[in-house]
Formats: sequence, structure tokens, C-alpha cells
Amino acid sequence: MNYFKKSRMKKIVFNILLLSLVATHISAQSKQSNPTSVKPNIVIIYADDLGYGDLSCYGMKRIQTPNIDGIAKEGLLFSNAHSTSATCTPSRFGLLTGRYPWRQNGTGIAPGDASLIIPMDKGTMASTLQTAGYKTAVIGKWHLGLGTKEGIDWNTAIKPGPKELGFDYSFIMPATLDRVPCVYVENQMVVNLDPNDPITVSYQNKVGNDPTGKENPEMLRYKPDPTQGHNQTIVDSISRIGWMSGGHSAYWKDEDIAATITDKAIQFMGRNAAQPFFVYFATGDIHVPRYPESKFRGKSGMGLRGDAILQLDYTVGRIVHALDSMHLTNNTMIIVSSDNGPVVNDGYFDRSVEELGEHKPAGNLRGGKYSIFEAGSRVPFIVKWPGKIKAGEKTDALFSQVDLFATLNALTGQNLQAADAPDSYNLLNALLGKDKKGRAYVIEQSGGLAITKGDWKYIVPNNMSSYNKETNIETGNDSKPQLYNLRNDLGERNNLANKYPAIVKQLASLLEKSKGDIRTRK
Ligand code: NG6
Ligand code: CA
Repeated sequence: MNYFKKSRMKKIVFNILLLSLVATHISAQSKQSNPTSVKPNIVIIYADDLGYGDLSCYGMKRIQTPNIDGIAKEGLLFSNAHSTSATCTPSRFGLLTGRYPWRQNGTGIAPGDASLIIPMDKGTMASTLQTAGYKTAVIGKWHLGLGTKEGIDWNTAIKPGPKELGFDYSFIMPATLDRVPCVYVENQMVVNLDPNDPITVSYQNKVGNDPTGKENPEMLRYKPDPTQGHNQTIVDSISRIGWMSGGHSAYWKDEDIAATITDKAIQFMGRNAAQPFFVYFATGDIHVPRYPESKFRGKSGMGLRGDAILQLDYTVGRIVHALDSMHLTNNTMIIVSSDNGPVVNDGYFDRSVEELGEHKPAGNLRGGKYSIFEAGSRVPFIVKWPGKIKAGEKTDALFSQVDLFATLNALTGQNLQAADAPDSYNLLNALLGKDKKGRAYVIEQSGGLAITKGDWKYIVPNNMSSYNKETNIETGNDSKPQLYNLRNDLGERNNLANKYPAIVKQLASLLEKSKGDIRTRK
């Protein structure tokens, strides 16, 4: 046989194998689909710091996000969906536990050496889906602490972590991209670690002799903003928050992160195509430090922040395409959202401020990341499930990411355990676009708290600063009560607290009651 024939033969054999594999998957999956327990694959794509106005399907004009828009075209786009909080760690806590993070101390932005924040004695979204027969994975940014209070040894199995919380597979960046250690951890082990070059991490003082941004600024790809720190250990030509020594062979390269984690997600879905799977896919995009692949750099005309949005969109396209080619599209629910609102300068001079132009990352909302104004936690939220969710619809239903726990439990035919997810409501009808109202009210968190019910939003007074100079963000903090009518004044400009004291009183007491009221299910 000549080479051509041989390789054709190989291709045919390969195709037959592939087809029979896919056929087995499809029949295995259709067996799951009985009316009492529908078990679609579930993929949550959780972007980092992506604002309400950062996608073209939410009105972004400067660049296009066709792949994410495609999910909206084939699915349901929410105008009033919220992360629990205006920063990363608490929002992720809320998403995975179904519990407002402010109910537990120590759920603020976690350093890279924090111990595991999520309690292990209660269910998580992952563990309950595991019980429902799902293969579960977390891939991407974790930022919920790892290990015990005694500290983490990065050179042995790192636990407890995702595995103890119900994830069968994990491939994670431990904290944020701007925090050490800048290594991947796959199923408890640092990837590519050389045992002769062990990792030490400290957030108190310098460890080892690795260069830092402070001492060796000439080594940096771009400079950290001196008002924001980020000038400690240098990894991949970028200085970070925190010090680390060792682990050089395990360092990630920032420009490879998106492709690496996407490959891992696609491989996981491929390995588990024959059974329902749940992938919590938490991208590093578009958090700082931003350094997307070369094919995106300079392409948005908006600096590295815009380039990172292009990369995020491409990533989503790869996931969608992979599901298509595995013939899993119709049996997969994809959710795209963000952990908190947008920030432009979050610690590095990467030209995102200079090149922002007319773009409004928060759309028409006031504030941004770190803010109790709407931009802090009203985020993009799009869901697609072909055949089950009508294509191209929009909804104003009030939805919180904290509800996904109970909602996905209901979808997969499970009863919540008494102690699980006390703040999570089953909003399956809202998620599927059948109920346009959603929850009765929602509590928002930044430094302080706010409550929104119907048209009204009340922000609890506090004495924290009203403006974050470093990031140029209005935090929304005020020593006086604030009341806004979001229907007429989504931009929160007209404080009506003095005019409507009875509404202030009503919302304040509802918030107080909710703070005390941890529901337990019988
Ligand atoms: C802040 C960092 C910011 C970012 C943020 C966490 C400073 C001055 N700023 O404290 O750069 O890392 O924490 O972002 O250190 S989050 O999206 O993970 O919550
Ligand atoms: Ca974030």
C-alpha cells in the first residue's frame, strides 16, 4: 500500500471508531433524559472582572464578541442578574455554596496562601451534582483558598481543596493571576514541579532570591502602578502580589493560560462525554495582569484589556465548537457570566486606561468592581440550552448567581439538604425563560450591603471611602442612606432616601431580617 492509501485507510478506521464512540455517547446521554430527571451537561463559563457593558450583546460598540453573542442568539440574555459581590472570592463562594458570603468571616479577597474558605461539612454545587451522577471539574481560577490553617506545602499533595468539595477533576490557578504562586495545580499537585527546586510562598516577607518588581523594574514587561503594589516576585516578566521562591519549571506563561485551561476543559468533556458532566470553567480573562496570546495583542485597539476580551470570546468559541464536534450541543446547558464588575487600572500600566476611548465597561451602570452601585455586581449572564430555552430571548428577571445551586439541584431532580445553600432559590423557570420575574429581592455586597426589591434599591450607610482613587471607581459608600429607583434611574444619580423614608425603612428592615434568617429546609 502506498503512503496515501495507508493514511486514507487509517483515517477511515479512525472515523469509524470515532462515530461508534459518539453513537455510544449519544445513546448513553439519551438514557439520562427521562422526564423526572433531566441531566444535561452543565458548563459554567465564569469570566473575571468582565463588566455589564463589555460584550457586544450587551451594547459594546468598539469590538465584537461574536462567540458570546452567539450564545445569546441561541439562548437567553439576562439584564438583571447579579454576582453576590463586587469582588472575586466572595462571589465565587456564593456561587458554589448557595450562601451569601457575608454570612461567613474571612470571605474577602483571598491572598494566594489562604487556607480553604468553603466549609467541607456542607454540600457545594459540585458535590450535589456529583451525587446526581455528574462528573465534575473546576478548571481555571480558584481563589477560594487551599489547604488547612497550618499552611500549605506546595511541594506535596495540596489538600483540602476542590476534591474535598465535590470536584472529581481540578486544574486550577490557585488565586488570582496577579498573586503568587503562579503555577497550575492539577488534582492537588503543582504541574511540572522539579522536586529539587521546591516552592516557598510568603505574603509577609521576601523569600529566596528571585527578582522582584521593586528591585528589578528593568526586567518587567510593563510596570505595576506604584500606588497599588504588585511589585513583588517577578514571574514571566510580570511582578506580582506576594513573594515566592523556587518552582521555576512550574511557572505558567501568561500568554498560554487561556489556551491551556481551554484544552483541559475540552479534554475533560471528551473523556466524560458518555455521562453528564459539570464544568466550572473560570477564565483568568480579563483580570490583571493582562497578557493574552500574541494573536490578540494589539488587535482590539483598546489596550490589553480589550485584547483580553477578544481572547475570552475566542475561548468561548472553542468550548462551543468542541461541544458541537462531540455532538453534545443539544444536551448541554452553557452559562456565561462574570464574578464582578469591571475595572480598567487594577494595578498595572498596561495602556488600558489610555486606549479605552469612549468604551464604557459598565455600560450605563454607575461604579465598577469594588462598588455597591449596580456596576459592582450586576453582570452579564447568558444561558443556552437548545430546545429547552427559546433562542434569542431577553429577560429582566431578577436572578442571583447564588440561586444556581438550588436551581441546578431542581433541574437534576434533587432535594436540597437542610443545611445546604440557605440563600439559594430554585429559579429554574426564570433560568429557562418561563418566569420573567425571578427572585423577590436580592442583596448586593461590596464593602457594605444593599438590597434591591422591585424598582427600589437601598444602600446601607457606612463610613468607608466613597471613591477608590487607585482604580478610579466610585464605591457607592456614603454615610447617609441611599435610595434609588432603578426603573427610572438605573445610573443611581438621584438619591430619594429623604423623599421616601417609609420605603427606606421597609427595605432596611427586610435586609436586617434576611441577615438573621438562615433558612433551613425540612
Ligand atoms: C486587589 C488588588 C487587585 C486585584 C484584586 C482582586 C491591590 C492594590 N489590588 O486587592 O489588583 O488583585 O485585589 O481581584 O492589591 S478579584 O477579582 O480577584 O477580586
Ligand atoms: Ca474578579
